[in-house]
Amino acid sequence: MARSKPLKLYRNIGIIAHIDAGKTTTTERVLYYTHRKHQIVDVHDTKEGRASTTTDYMEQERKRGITIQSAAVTTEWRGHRINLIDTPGHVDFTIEVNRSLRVLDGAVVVFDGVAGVEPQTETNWRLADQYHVPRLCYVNKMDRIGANFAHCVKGIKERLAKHALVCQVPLGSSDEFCGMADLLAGVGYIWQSEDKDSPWETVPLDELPGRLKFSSDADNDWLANLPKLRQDLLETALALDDDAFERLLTSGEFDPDLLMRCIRKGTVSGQLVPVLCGSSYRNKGVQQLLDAVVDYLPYPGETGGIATVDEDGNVTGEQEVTDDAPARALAFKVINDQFGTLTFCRVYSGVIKKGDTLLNATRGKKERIGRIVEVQADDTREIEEVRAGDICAFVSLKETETGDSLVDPAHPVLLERMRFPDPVISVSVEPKTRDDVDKLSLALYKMVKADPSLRLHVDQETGETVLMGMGELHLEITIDRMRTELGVDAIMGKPRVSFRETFGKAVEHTYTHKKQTGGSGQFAEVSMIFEPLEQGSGVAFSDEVVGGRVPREYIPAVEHAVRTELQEGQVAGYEVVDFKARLVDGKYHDVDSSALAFEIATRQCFREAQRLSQPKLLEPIMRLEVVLDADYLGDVIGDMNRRRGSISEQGQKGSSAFVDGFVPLAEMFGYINFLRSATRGRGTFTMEFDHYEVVPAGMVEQLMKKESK
Ligand SMILES: Nc1nc2c(ncn2[C@@H]2O[C@H](COP(=O)(O)OP(=O)(O)OP(=O)(O)O)[C@@H](O)[C@H]2O)c(=O)[nH]1
Ligand SMILES: [Mg+2]
Repeated sequence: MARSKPLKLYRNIGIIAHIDAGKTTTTERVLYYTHRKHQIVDVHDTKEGRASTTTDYMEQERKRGITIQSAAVTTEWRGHRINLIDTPGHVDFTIEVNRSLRVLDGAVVVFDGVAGVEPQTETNWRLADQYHVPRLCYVNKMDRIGANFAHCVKGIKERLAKHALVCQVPLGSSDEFCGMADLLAGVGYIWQSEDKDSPWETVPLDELPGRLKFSSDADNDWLANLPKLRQDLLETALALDDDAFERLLTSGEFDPDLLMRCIRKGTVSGQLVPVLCGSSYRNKGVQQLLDAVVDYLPYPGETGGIATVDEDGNVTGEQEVTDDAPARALAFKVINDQFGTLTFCRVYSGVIKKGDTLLNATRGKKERIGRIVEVQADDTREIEEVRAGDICAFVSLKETETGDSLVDPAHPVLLERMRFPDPVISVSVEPKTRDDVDKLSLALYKMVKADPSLRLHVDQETGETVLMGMGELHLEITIDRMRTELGVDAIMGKPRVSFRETFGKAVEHTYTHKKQTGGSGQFAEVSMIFEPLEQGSGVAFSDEVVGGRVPREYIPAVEHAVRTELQEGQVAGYEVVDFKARLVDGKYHDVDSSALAFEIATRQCFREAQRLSQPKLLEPIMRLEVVLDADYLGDVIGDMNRRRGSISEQGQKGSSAFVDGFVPLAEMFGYINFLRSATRGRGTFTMEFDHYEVVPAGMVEQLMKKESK
């Protein structure tokens, strides 16, 4: 079967933003205007249980009116196939944005026209930078009271992209918002009503000031400035083409097609970020946004292919996006439910057909592709084959996890993985009834496999099962989803901070394990050096033994012992991170040595060495932003200081004040209650993990006492 649609007519895009900016609302309109749906469902309808939006179908999403997991939909606009992923804005579900951006070619960043740039928008923007994803800005909610396009554009230019290019200007704001001026086309679009099927009238730019009069001076100023804004746009965009720029400056003439090509070139290469506006809820601007997606965002491979890497993650080359190459796909999401496993993949090259066998190059295991489906939120449609550029799901794969490479077995290669955020909060999890013990471990295992921002750990001393995640909501939702999707009830303990430990300084240490009990005994000796590494480096092990002083067959036991022992450090039983363990020497005995003896010796060696190294306790530090009424600023800042926090910035955002800073997570439980009472319910905050920091020596005991309560 030949390719039915040329790659140039594909757009794989994500919608990303801070919580509540209107991503799901916009997605719902996209599905309506592209004729994938006959009715629009609003997020509040979903919340009130009347109907569900296409992408927020999960029970927990419907109940809370927020998106929790990314959902993919496929649709068509102007002959282009658009694969669109609606992502969550809540900070606890960042992994969903992360994995989506890894496999998408472009993104639409949505802004709340009142709030402007919000913390999670910044975080997601930085993620898109990391993955080099070209993007468009869409200033939504222009119909809300207090919507302020100028403030939003200023925020975008100052905090996100100096090179933001205003392509549309809103006509009016709040209840006077009636459409937008398109600076490229040189026309305004004025909607007759807010009905979803309302037509719009197209009016030349120079007629707009005569037609429209708004109650706000700021809105009228935009109108008066349209000719200048259009000239700015022409000059910025055409500067990407020397000849065109020259002609514009000398004769004022330009070719509209070339202008569009320049903006496309600038957007795709990251030199420009077009800014559009609208109100998805009032059905204004969504079709124009779709046009911009088609006109400016790249097709698969337009910005290059995917990097190939070696086992240590070093880049070795690039796989271009084409059908005429061995099959190569990256798994970016795994969903488990009663019906089985769906593994979402982005195909980078080649053609994959039903019945093919691929190699999971990450795990060295073969996978047979039984069924392939195209996914429409919670609905699937079976297809025969997928090609370079496609996003699809394979059904019932056995070995593949998020981030794995699935490739042609004759041409094995690893594709660059995505980075996973660090879990910083943990809870103990217990089955509700005794009968559920085994079911619970299996269910937890499945949840963790599907969500790389979760981690599972069994406390060796207490036998307690500990689940780690990104935040309280993340853990709560995970436990709730286990109940609804896998039918397993569990009880969650009090959330705790995931502290960590590390070596304070490099230590060389030798331990001899010797035991003589009647007949054969146990003997093993290891000499090891433990060195602290830079934060975020992870854990490394090297075998530097020469002359067979520790036989090769025992080396895996030594490494295994290190990796087991690091789970519970000597300061307070937390995971030990960022160090290198080097096995430098040892002794063995022909009869009495065994893998077990080497494991025991290594574990003891690790413990003693960590204690000798003046080990450190590390705690997660969160980036906090509080938005509030200026009157309460003093109280909130005072409180942040009491919580061992530091303030990094404070200022004004529209009519509200804001404070940004860093605070240890250990001090932040129950913050919402404090903020509510301190600001009479009018303050809001967002908090996300930023980095780990050494706990001051004097604080360790106090903190551990608090934790054990
Ligand atoms: N006034 C107004 N409200 C809007 C607009 N777009 C969305 N909303 C409302 O804003 C709220 C949040 O919208 P969502 O679409 O769920 O936002 P989201 O970005 O998907 O949120 P998360 O997925 O939870 O991050 C809902 O109550 C919407 O009805 C808009 O253009 N104007
Ligand atoms: Mg949403």
